[in-house]
Amino acid sequence: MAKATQDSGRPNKADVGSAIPNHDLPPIPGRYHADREEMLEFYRRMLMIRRFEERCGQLYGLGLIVGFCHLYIGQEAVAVGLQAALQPGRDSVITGYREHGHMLAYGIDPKIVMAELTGRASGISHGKGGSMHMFSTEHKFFGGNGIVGAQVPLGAGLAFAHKYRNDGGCSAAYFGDGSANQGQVYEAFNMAALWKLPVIFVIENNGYAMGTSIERANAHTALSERGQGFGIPALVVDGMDVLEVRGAATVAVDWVQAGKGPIILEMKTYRYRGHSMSDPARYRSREEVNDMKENHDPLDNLKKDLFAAGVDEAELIKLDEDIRQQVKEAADFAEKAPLPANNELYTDILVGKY
Ligand SMILES: Cc1ncc(C[n+]2csc(CCOP(=O)(O)OP(=O)(O)O)c2C)c(N)n1
Ligand SMILES: [Mg+2]
Repeated sequence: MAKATQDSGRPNKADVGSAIPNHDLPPIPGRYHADREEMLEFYRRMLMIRRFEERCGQLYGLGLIVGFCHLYIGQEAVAVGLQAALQPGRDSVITGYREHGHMLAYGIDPKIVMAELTGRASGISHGKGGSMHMFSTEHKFFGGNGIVGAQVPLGAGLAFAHKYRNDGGCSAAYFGDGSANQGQVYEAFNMAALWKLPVIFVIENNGYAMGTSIERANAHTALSERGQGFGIPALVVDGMDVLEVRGAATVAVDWVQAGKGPIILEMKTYRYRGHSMSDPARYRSREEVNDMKENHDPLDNLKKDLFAAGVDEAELIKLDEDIRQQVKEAADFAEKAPLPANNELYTDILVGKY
């Protein structure tokens, strides 16, 4: 059985984490074989996230989006590849504050996501959640959480609900390399393993927690091995390759659905933009960022497969134009949509009027 590697921050091939004595292990996933149409759908979804968030950056600069805003650009293959293996309406998803990308990957209307970012009444959280607190219970998407690591026990709770109700669903709880150092993550690991909860713990290892590299913050950087003390197996996945992610997702979903308890997916990924909109970017070199963009980009990676499947450049240009148009419509909608009425100030919030 192959061993997880320790060179965190760089993508490598999907691989099964090191063996846990006396435990069943998941099979080594293969790179997913998608047909032309399915690959185009992956490409379209990833490009939607990219173009949508590029626009978010511009709207932020214009003062139309204010407060915190964390972009997902660079990490698109993770949410898109994993989402494709989940069943909409059955499975639950929860993540941190870098969630706009996730929402788009789950097919949520870009207009209401953009309207939320600009604080409009028609936003998905009625303009009161903003960038970090978007939810869609209809899509079983549970946010949108600003407390680093808090989504992990909540994700285990969602899995508990699936098991308790026996509804056949599972949950995916996404968190970052920085969040992987929070104590509550390990309390959740223990309970999830003890009760064999159907939860996929997805570590989006983008190499940095704000301005701190994984090497500076971790005594042992192989995050996939963090579940070993609880008997939770792990797969290390190239999170810059949507087909690798999709392949690993199949194994993970099968594993949790078979009642074998949780599994960890360590996605080696990278964020191109700053941590949030104010980031001095002094903690990494321009060369490092450019190397990831030029040699590991998830869209470029998939383009090679698309070309091999007979798709031509003109088709992708057309697709890009369509997406740019949809993003423009979302931005125009968000700019013109009304703000919440004053009498909405105390609705949908935890503490009411005194
Ligand atoms: C409990 C808590 N501690 C600290 C913070 C401040 N904070 C916000 S994001 C962040 C870094 C998290 O990094 P990571 O989990 O790697 O996620 P990424 O931003 O890379 O997606 C920190 C420390 C917070 N929001 N919550
Ligand atoms: Mg990180």
